Amino acid sequence: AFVENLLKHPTFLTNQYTTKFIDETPALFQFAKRRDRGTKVLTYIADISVNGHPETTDRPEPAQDLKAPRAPKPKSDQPAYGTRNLLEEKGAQAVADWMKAQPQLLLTDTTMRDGHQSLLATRMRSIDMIQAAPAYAANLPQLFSVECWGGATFDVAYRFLQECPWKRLRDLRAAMPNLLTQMLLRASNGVGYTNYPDNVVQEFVRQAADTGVDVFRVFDSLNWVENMRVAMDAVVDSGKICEGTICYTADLLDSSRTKYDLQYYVDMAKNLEAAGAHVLGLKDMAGLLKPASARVLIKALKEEVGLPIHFHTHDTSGIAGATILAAAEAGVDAVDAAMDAFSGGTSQPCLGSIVEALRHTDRDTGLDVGAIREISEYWEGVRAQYAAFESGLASPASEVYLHEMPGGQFTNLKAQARSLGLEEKWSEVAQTYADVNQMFGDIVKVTPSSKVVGDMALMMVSQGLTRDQVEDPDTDVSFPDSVVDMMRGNLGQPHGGFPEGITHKVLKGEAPNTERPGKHLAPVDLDATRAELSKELEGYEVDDEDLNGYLMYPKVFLDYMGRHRLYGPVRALPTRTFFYGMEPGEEITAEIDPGKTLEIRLQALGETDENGEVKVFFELNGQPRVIRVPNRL
Ligand code: BTN
Ligand code: 3PY
Ligand code: ZN
Repeated sequence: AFVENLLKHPTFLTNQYTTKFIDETPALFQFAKRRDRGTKVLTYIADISVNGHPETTDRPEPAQDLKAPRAPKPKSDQPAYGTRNLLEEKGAQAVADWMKAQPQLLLTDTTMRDGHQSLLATRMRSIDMIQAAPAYAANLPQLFSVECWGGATFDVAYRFLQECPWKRLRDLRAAMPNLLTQMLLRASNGVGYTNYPDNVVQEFVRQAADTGVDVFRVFDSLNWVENMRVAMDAVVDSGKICEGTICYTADLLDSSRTKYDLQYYVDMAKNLEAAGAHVLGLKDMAGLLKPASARVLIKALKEEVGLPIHFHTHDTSGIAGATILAAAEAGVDAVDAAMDAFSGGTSQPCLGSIVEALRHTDRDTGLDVGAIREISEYWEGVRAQYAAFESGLASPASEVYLHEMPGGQFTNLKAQARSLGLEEKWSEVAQTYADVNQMFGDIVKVTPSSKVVGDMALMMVSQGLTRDQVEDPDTDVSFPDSVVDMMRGNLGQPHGGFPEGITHKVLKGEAPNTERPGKHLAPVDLDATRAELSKELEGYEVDDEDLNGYLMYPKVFLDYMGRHRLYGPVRALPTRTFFYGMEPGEEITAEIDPGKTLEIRLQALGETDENGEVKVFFELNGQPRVIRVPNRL
């Protein structure tokens, strides 16, 4: 009866069951602590089966007869020697040297990070990745790396998927011992949206390296190398591969837009080389690099810097494949691509097609196209389960050259515009986004600076404000917090600084900080924070991964912990069950620990009783179990 009462608690019903709630409701905490994991998972399934999952309600559903995807079989149980083995044996510099010496185009598979971040709002669950990992290790040992961590995946795991991102990384690392794992790190912004104190960034990198990241793609959202050093140094100190990264923006061959010319990129590349990068990343987050520009840019970078070059782009415009081939011809060392079902559109171009296009040429990748097809088929089945998170973008969008939105932001902003009732005004939003960019001085737009531009554009369109009005000193404008924060210098400095007029207006005359933000942030007392967190969680033993999760996202982490106490290891549930619950008569298995499996059968759903509760009848490993949950519909 305890749990049933708690599940009826008004705070719980409104989905506000944060740590504060747990603090104020010690009974909940005590109860959640005592319940076994099987009961917790059944409580989750019962709740979703009765009430639905808040994120999939009113969204398109996967086909009723959709089968759970089956990963291809590993072709051997002894994965062939891969790039990770080289890193382990000879170190980061040896991997960089090796990259430069290879004739073949090296490939990174982004399906498990940017692919689903760009196409499915980052909602891919760990279980769907981990199932594919042994096939990657055994069947595609020639891959340069597997991008599977960082960017938005970190907070989305805690926030929406109710799972620990560190555990995902550990499991993937273990399942692909021969392949380099790769993450996206927003330099001093970590995997968050704001500048963290230096020791938080350092501690995060140390932990990520320890748990399993091999390649760190480090970028700054304003391309400010000064603000990348702390993160880059931490990566180099960890012994892992530091991919110091340039974000590409604007249009290289457009002679009317001189701010980002060839010299700009070459200078930045040299600065990154001097800052200790092993690999030079070229990150075209919006997919703006055109084939002809790629030829010029890659050639110049190859001539001017000694680092191997790793190119990342997005296929939003539909011609990213052509850019990749141009880059390959110009001598780029490695490129990113996604498996068929997670490629195209705002994601990366299609990996298998690149492999095919280069077969029998001097850049032949050496990857097994049969193995790629098998894995792609698996991913197709995976994607179909996430129908609720599809953006609906059905075709290429040449308008990306107008607004320059990063792949991960484009569909997101469209959805945000829709929810604000601005769907009809999308072309206005796109144009305003471009106007805001010019008003801010033509800046690099990538998380988190892209979010600031997006916030400003949505504000202007919803209030009917033009750029002229915003810039007019005599028109009152209430700027979004993120804009004020950026103008204060809290994300660092763009090339050439922010324009004085707009800075003055946003800050109402307050002087901005033009130094590195981390310089003014006091270090966090890690031991004291761990002790406070442990106390807040009533004695829970906070490990280093938990501490780092909390340091990045305090509230998100605490909310996750609160739910984890109630629902237990729901990461083990099949994706369909996680988002839709179970039907009477359905059976599933969930491996909650290696070798510890829950066999779950939902027998029946009862009627809603006079207390508004539903009894859900299960069999758990053959034993009958009844769970009562409130009917909140
Ligand atoms: C979210 O926070 O919106 C997603 C996480 C899951 C929330 C759980 S699902 C079962 C229960 N019912 C709800 O409406 N919310 C919680
Ligand atoms: C991220 O920071 O998450 C990105 O993917 C930027 O392109
Ligand atoms: Zn990207």
